[in-house]
Amino acid sequence: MIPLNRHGPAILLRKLRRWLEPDLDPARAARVFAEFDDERGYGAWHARCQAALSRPLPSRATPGPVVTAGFTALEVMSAGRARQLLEMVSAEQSVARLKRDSAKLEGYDLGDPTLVGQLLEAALTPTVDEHCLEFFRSEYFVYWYTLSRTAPGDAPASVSFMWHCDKGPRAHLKLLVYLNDYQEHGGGTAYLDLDGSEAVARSGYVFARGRRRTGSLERLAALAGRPLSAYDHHPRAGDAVLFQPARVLHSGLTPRHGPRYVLTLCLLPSPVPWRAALARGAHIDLRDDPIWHDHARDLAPRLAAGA
Ligand SMILES: O=C(O)CCC(=O)C(=O)O
Ligand SMILES: [Fe+2]
Repeated sequence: MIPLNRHGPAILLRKLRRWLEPDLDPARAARVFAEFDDERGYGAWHARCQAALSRPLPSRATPGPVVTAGFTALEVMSAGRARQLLEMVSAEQSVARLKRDSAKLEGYDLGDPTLVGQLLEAALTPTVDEHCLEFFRSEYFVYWYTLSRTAPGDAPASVSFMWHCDKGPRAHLKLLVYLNDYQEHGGGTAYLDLDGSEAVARSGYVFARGRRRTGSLERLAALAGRPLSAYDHHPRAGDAVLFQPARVLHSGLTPRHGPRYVLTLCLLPSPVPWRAALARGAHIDLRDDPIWHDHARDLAPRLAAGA
């Protein structure tokens, strides 16, 4: 649906342009990254945040998995804590739309700042922090957060449940925190490592229109011209996957027999630590804002002290 607000015409134009694009376009991924990182300033923003870093980088003997493979699975909280947080969020509210232009993504309103603080404190553990710091080589902030509920079904719940990369700057991370167990729903998320993802990307598959996505790993392997093995994350309540969503192919695994609850954090480089950014209200709300600012310089006022 095209919203009838000031963003409507720009969204309509983007959709029309997308209709005319070829399905496989080997130059598309580089074009998308050049658009975000060079034209829209996200590369310069990252460099500026790196220059502002005032704590030491983690000292590892070898680069960690978020850098080398593009993702890592971690236990961030106990199953009990995950259940408790989910109960706190879902108490006295029903599911609502999470994104202004999609009826497919449903979840809970996170309007209570205290509760948001508790969710983020539980999700962004010292280990997650270390991986983020290693990847960004800068501070980072929570650009947006959602708590989604995906109903069980036999067909992909949305285009996120087909193989894709998320459009955006190279330097961004997502943390998916699974708040209930595989036993309860039979869903999760599948990930391909950077190597496999790049082999597929060379075919021109990445960043095509949503309706052109495939749910088949065999199809991806045919595009890559070599066998691929995916990591199917069947979550335990309270675990998480931290990944590079623009570069790692991933696909939600549609829950089969119960709703799947996921807290998603989108992380971007920041000149200040995430707690300070949160206190300054730096995050956007996907219900009102387009996902990406037209230019990264527009992030600066959100993160400025006294904003
Ligand atoms: O819901 C999922 O498992 C995948 C969602 C996804 O594609 C994303 O958060 O970028
Ligand atoms: Fe995604």
